[in-house]
Amino acid sequence: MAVTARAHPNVALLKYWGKQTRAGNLPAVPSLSITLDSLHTTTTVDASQRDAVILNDELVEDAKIGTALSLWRQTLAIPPLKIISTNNFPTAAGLASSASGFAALITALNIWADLGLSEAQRSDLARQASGSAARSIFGGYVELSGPDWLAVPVAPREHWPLNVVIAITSESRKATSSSSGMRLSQRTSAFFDAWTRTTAEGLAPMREAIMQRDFAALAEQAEASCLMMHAVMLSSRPGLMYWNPSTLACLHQVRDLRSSGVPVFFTVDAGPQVKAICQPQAVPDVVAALNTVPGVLRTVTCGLGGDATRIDPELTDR
Ligand code: 2P0
Repeated sequence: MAVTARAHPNVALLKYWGKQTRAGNLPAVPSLSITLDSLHTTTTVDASQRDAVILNDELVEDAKIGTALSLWRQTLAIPPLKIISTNNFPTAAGLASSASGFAALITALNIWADLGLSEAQRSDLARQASGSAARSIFGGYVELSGPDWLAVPVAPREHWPLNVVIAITSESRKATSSSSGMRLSQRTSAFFDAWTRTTAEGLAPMREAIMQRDFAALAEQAEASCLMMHAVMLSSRPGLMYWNPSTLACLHQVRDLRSSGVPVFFTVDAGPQVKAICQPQAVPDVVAALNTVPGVLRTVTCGLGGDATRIDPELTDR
């Protein structure tokens, strides 16, 4: 019988960019993220004569899913399957669709094929497919760090219910995938070693800022991690530019808001969207301000989301 699961994308506040050279898709740096609520991937798995992937209502050949299935089949009995996966947000535009996608897939597969995987094992398998997917197994505040590189929940969403206002500045697919961008940065950026050292040092202070609900400290640390990651991207050769003019205008808008006393900070991933993280009372001001920025197509407001979990497809809309 078909099984459906749903997972949410996550936004890293301490960024993951770069991989270890050994096998297993192990990150070169620790990361810390928040899982979002209103965005989600819904994935159904069912029996099939041969593997088939239907992504957002289209039959696709998805190399990343194919690679993940081959990898997982090295240790798990996974029969041929049909995967029907739908995102309620733009795919591959810097909104972490691979994170929620693989977290939903391994969660559905675990139940459908009766694999008996623990959360830690699902996080490990999701990470092999896509680093950030390990974090989307869990809701709230999530850490992915060595030596075992399994995601662990740091705090539930109720601990500190922040909001995220996403300014969508483009709906197109990004030009360079995160995986190839990371490899390029690692090979060519003169800043890469400084990046890995600084990010490792930044983990404990950021965890502490979250535990203490210290908004000013988290804002400073998260913006620093984001800007340093983009400095690594820009200093790759050829330089990786994921921003458009509207992205930069949004960052200034967020800084201006914070200067005027609004509790908000920004982060940007491998794409042109800006994620403004704020306290709940600031949401109306942040939404209004970002919607005035030229080039912003729309904003999406999220709270913090929960774990990847099985759902009853009858009871949910898409
Ligand atoms: C993150 N990103 O921490 C960082 C920030 C993008 C920028 O994780 O190669 O799709 O599949 O392990 O997880 C996006 O990269 O990369 C990502 P792979 P992934 O959220």
